[in-house]
Amino acid sequence: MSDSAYSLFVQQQTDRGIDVEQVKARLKELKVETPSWGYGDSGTRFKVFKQVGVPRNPFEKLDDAAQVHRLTGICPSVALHIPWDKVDDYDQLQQHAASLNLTLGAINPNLFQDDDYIFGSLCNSNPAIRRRAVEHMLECIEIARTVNSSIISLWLADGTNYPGQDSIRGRKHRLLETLTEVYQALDPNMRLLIEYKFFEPAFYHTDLGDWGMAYNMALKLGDQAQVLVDTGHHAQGTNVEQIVAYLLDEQKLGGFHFNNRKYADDDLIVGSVNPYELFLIFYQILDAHADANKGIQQTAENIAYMIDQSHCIEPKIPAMIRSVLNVHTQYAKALLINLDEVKAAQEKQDVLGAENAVREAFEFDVTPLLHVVREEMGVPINPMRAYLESGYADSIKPRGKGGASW
Ligand code: RM4
Ligand code: MN
Ligand code: MN
Repeated sequence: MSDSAYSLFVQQQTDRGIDVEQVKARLKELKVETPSWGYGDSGTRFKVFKQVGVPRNPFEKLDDAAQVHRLTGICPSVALHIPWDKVDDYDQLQQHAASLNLTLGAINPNLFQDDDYIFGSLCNSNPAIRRRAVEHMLECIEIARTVNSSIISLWLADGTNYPGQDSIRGRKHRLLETLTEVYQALDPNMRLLIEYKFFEPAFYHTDLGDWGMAYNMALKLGDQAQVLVDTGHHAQGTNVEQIVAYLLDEQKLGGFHFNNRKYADDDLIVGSVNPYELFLIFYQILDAHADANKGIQQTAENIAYMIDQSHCIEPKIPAMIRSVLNVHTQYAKALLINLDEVKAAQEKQDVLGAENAVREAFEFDVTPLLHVVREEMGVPINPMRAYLESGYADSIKPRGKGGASW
C-alpha cells in the first residue's frame, strides 16, 4: 500500500471532521470471538462433507483458532460448545489456550442433541428432563468458572412441531422457572446471553422465537441476563439494525453471533451476502456508544462480538479469517460516519442529507487505513494472503479426514 493512498485518506477524513487516530485506536481495540465449532466439520441435514486436516479434538481447534488470531490480531478468545468440546481437564485446555495467546470465551450449552430432548429441554413437560437440562446448564457455569469465562451463551432449540402439541404458555412458565435456577447459579461477574431463533429444529413454534421473547425473559431474570442477536436468526427482510438499536436503548444487548444468511439459518461467512447490514448494525452501536446516557454507552462497550459460523464446503480457517476481516472492514467504515452530521440533518428533517451522511461512510475504501492499522499492530497487512502462504494448511494434513464434527 502506497503511503500516498493513506495520506490522501487521512486528508479526506480530516476534512470531513473524522479523527483518524481515534478511528485507528477503535479498530485496534475490537475483539471478535471465534467459535470452536467453526473449525470442525459441519454440513447440512443432507450431508457433512469431511475435509482433510480438520481438528480431531478441542486442543487442535484452539491451534487453528490461534492462526486466526496470529494473523488478524483481533480474535483472542474462542467460544466452546459443551459437550462438543468436553475434555477431562479444563485447566489443561485453558493452559493450552494461554500457550497460544488465547483465552476461552463463551460457554455454549447444548440442549438439542440428546435423545431425551425430543420434546424439548428446559421447557419439557417432564420434570426429570427439565432437571437434566438445568444440570447441564449448571455444569456449563462450572466450566466457565474453571476456564475463567464470564459468558454463558444459551441457544434453546425447544419448541413444538404441531398445533396443540404442548401448551405454549405452560412451556413459557417452565422456561422462566428453569432459567431462574440457572440465573441464580451465576457468579456476579457472569452474564447469561439469551439467543433467539424463529424456527428449526422445531417448525410450529419455538419457545424463544424472537428478540422480544428473549428480552422479556432477560428482563424477568435480572441485570446479568441479556439478549444475544444471531444475525442469521431472523425472517427474510427483518430490520436487524432496529432490533440492535432497541435492545441497546433498553441496555439489554449482550452480544452477537455474526454470520450471514440468504434464506434460513445459513451460517455463511460474515458479510458475504449483506455487508451493508453489518455496517448499519455498527452504526447503531456507535450511535449508542456516543449517547449521553452512561448505561447505554456501557452496554455498547460491553457487547460480546462472536462469530457463529459453520462451513459446509469451504476450507475452515481461511473462511474464518474472511469473516473476521469483513467484520473489521465494516466496523472501519462505520467509524467514518460523522454522527454530528447525521444529527444535524435529522434535526432539519433532511431525509436525503441524513441518509447520505450514513451511506457516504460505507462508500470509502478503508483498505489503506486497515493496512496501516495492521502494520501498527504487528500483524500481516494482508492476513488472508499470509495464511495461504504460511503452509499451515499443509502442516495439518497429517490429521487426516474425519475430525471433529457436530
Ligand atoms: C444454532 C445457534 C447456536 C449455535 C448452534 C450450533 O442455530 O445459532 O448459537 O450454537 O446453532
Ligand atoms: Mn448462534
Ligand atoms: Mn444458528
